[in-house]
Parts: sequence; C-alpha cells; structure tokens
Amino acid sequence: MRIAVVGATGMVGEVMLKVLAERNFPVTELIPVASERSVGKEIEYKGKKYKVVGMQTAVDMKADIALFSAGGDTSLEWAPKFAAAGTTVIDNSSAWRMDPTKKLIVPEINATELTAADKIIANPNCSTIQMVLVLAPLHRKYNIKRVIVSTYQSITGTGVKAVQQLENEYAGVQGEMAYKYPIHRNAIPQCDSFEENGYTKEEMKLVRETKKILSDNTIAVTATAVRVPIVGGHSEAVNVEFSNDFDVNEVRNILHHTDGVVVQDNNDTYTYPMPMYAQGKDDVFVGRIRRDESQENTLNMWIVADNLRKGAATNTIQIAEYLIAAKLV
Ligand code: 2RA
Repeated sequence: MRIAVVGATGMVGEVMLKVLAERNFPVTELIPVASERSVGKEIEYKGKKYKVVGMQTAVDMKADIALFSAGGDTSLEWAPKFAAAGTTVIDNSSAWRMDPTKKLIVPEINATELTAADKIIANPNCSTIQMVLVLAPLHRKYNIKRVIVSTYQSITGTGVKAVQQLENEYAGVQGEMAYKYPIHRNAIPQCDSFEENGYTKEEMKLVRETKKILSDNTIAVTATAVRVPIVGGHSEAVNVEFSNDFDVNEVRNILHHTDGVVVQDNNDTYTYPMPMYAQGKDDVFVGRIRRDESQENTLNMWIVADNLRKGAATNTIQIAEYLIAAKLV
C-alpha cells in the first residue's frame, strides 16, 4: 500500500508513523507530507529515511490511503484533491466529522458502514472515541437516554506548544503560552474556543459526535471539558442514564468482552484506570463502575485512554486496516 501521512512532522503524525510500524501495516511506499516549511526534512520509518514532500506533490503521487492530521483548514482544502486523485483520506480534524455525506468511524462500532465510495472518512475527536467505545455495547443492551461527561484532558491534545508551556512552567521559565493561563498546578475549564451557547467546541464535539457514531439523535449528552497538566491521556467521568435497569456485574462483563476495552475495576486492590498507565497503549480503560444511587437506571464510570493513540493515530490506522481487509481500497 502506498500510504501518505499528512502532518507527518506533527505530534499525531509522529505517533501514526510509530503505530504503522508497530502494527506492521502493509506499507510498500511511505509518503510523509507536511507544510512547505518542512519540505525536504527527513523522517525515519522502519530504519529507512524519507524526505517530506509538499501537498501537491503528494496528491500527484496518488497514494492509496492518506492519513491526515494537519488541521481543519488544510483538510478542507486538500482532502478533496487527494480524493479526486483516487486516494482514500482518513482525516483526524473536525472538518468533515459532522458533514452528513461523510462517515464518522470508530472501527469497533461502525466500520461496517464504510463502502468503496467513501473517499473522505472522518476520525472522531479523541475524547469522543474513548467514551463511545464504552457506551456503544451498553446502548445496545440497555438503551442510553442521557450522558453527562466531565473530561480531564491531557495537554498533548493541544500539541507541542502546550507541552512546552508546562515544561517551561515547571522550570520557572517564561515562554510562549498555548493557554491563556498557567497550566502547571492548574486546571483550565476551556478546551478549544467557545460557541454561542456557552459551551466549548470540545464539549460540543462530545455532544454531536456521540449521537452520530451511535446513530441515535435521541441520546441527550452534556459535557464539561477541562485541561489538566498531564501528558499520558484523557480521563473522563461519565454518568449514563439508561431506559432500562442493569446489573453492575453484567455491565462489567459486557465491557470485559468488548473489543478495545479493558476493565480495571476493583476497589479492594485499588484497581482503576489512570493516564500514567494508559500512555502508549491502544486500549480504552474503564473502571470505577458503580450505580448512581441518586437516580434509577443510572451508572457512573471512569474512562481513560491515550488520546494520541486510540484517540487519534491508532483509530485512524484501524480504519485503514478495515478498508484493506474489506477490500474497499
Ligand atoms: C484536545 N481533543 O484534546 C482535542 C484535540 N486534540 O485538545
């Protein structure tokens, strides 16, 4: 497979290359793509050096699949050009996610929706992926009425500038700010910009994308997204109201048998998910599973995942793996 990685020099792009190698993805030719200022830079993949090329050069090279993580504007401009050249695009930005003509895919949930006609496929937001992977089997079993989620999001979701800001603040050095406020010893209740309704784009991604991926607009979702000074992954406190009652042990068992989900839930052994231990792994970890005693048919959970892996690079690559296995590319 001729594979283009668009945004190859960025944080997610670098993880994509790592995961492609780890999973021994069938890459016959790698095309690392970045903005003009990075053209000519060398990147290494599986012990071989490749020169970064620009966007139009990459379009003309007619990759089979292009894995995009280059921001929404770049994707809006260039994904259609790659698609017109016959390349199937899997895009990590928010550009196409809510487009009614584009599929929003978490392979374990809805990859079967894909057809060969899908030339631009949207990868959901990291905080959405980890939540819906856990919610999907529970929705099928108990029918979800409402979700209340509070996130505790890693600074890696903002990118290199945010990681540098935290390192500077640790070191007592004044540097470029990724956030309006210090992130060291702080928690910032704003991920991305605010929308007219007073919610942030990050919060509304959780609301909108969850309904689309679970194919159910009746699910009520509300979210509070918070940035915290950690790097390992995103954590989420999720409260779910079902139409029907449930048994907590049955919930654990359903999740235990869900592909991509690992249950870490034992109070006696202080076993629960934490981003420090999720970092570098592709699973979504769930624990603190307990009935909400304040309301019937309602459950609390704690969900953690590496936002750069299952939340971005790995999910994207799993979509590509599905396309190949289903002979859609
Ligand atoms: C964030 N999910 O964490 C967003 C984009 N990666 O900032």
